[in-house]
Amino acid sequence: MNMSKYLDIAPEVREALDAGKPVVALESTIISHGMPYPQNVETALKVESIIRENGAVPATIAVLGGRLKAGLSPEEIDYLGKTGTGIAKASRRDLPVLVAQGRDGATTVTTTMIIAHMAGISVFATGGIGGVHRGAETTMDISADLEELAHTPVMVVCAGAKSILDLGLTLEYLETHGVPVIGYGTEELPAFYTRKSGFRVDYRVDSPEELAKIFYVKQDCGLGGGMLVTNPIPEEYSMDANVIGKAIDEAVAEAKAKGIHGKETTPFLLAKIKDLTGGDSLDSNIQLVFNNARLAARTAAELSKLARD
Ligand code: PSU
Ligand code: MN
Repeated sequence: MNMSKYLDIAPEVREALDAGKPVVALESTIISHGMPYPQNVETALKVESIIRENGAVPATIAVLGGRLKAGLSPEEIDYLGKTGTGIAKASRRDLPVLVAQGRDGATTVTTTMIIAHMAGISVFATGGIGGVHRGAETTMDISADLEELAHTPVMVVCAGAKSILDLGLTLEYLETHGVPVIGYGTEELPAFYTRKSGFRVDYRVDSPEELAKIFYVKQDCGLGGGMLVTNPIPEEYSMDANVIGKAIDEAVAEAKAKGIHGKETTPFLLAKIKDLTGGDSLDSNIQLVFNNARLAARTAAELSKLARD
């Protein structure tokens, strides 16, 4: 894919990539649509510093003025956070429109993977991924994130998925599309706010070295496509499963009653859960992103060693 004429790589990111140093991509939908201002901006900046502390260079990804950006300035991050939902949520189908019309877009897991891959970045840290929604057997609401994981060679480090999704169907979809789902230090798929979901993952891995090796081999032997690392929220920040379960059920019921659909579904559910659980869920959300940033930075460092050898 040659879209480099549309892509701007920040100088620090470009230097790191040229030198074979570790780089970690970060998404911007979580900034504009996932958290309130100013916590969104504070979190995004702190995530970048955690990645640096763990030996990698952060590359927050977005579309600004129709340019695909890998690596943002603190001012650009502040703009994305302050403007919030005024920035379009950009999935794969939105990219050509935003670029052609010189518009801004907050990148989801899907478009962050696309732009990271164009830039030559292989590791990406986020909070939660999109997946197969509850009721998808009639709505057909399946996040484009899953299709991207099937095809685009980027490792996504997340805290599992929220049970706004049908986690069982999400795992089935990933299995069909050949995406390895790895539990970091666990045999169970984490459910974002909680460490457990009741669903097993394909493999448990206990070190960044092993994660890097699996991803490296996947690409080296020509399989291509992505890989999903699910990293449970640290125990001390995890939420009560009943409290969060109730809030999610209520949010899903309200979305259904209001006829919410398409790209609005996920932001609606996330906002509703935040309202219902107050500051608690936001706090957990922030901490699990930090935790994923640490693991992604260490894994990117291991991957760059393998690529050099
Ligand atoms: N799930 C979360 N937090 C998020 C998202 C999902 O727990 O912020 C965001 C991510 O950017 C993800 C997108 O890629 O929502 C998925 O949206 P959809 O379900 O419309 O594909
Ligand atoms: Mn959807």
